[in-house]
Amino acid sequence: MSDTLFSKIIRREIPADIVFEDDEVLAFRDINPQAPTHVLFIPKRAIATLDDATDNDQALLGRLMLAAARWAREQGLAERGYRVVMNCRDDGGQSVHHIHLHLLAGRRMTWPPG
Ligand code: DGP
Repeated sequence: MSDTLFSKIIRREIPADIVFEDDEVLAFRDINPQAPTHVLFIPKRAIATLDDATDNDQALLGRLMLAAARWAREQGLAERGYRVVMNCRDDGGQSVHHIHLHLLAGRRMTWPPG
């Protein structure tokens, strides 16, 4: 797959407000926040879209989700709640082809999404 902005953030070639990192996951604040807290959780091993994930990625995807939940808990966001979203390709609204879980918190979310 081609390099994306997010690979450059992982390699520290472009700056980002990083809030969490472990050996497999990086999380940083979205440059265009849609809520008072808007953080992107990404795997360091790039997968272009959720549709490109395979059974081999099962643990990594779980890790991404649990990293977001743990971070939200640590930040005191869990009690009021939050939303996690992963957009897939054009109709899903995906603009960066390196999977990322959006964590949105700090305001009441609406449903259905626009
Ligand atoms: P999506 O539309 O689901 O592919 O979300 C991509 C998000 O990535 C979007 O909310 C804006 C964010 N984004 C794009 N470029 C950058 C960047 O260079 N830095 C940061 N921090 N976020 C970015």
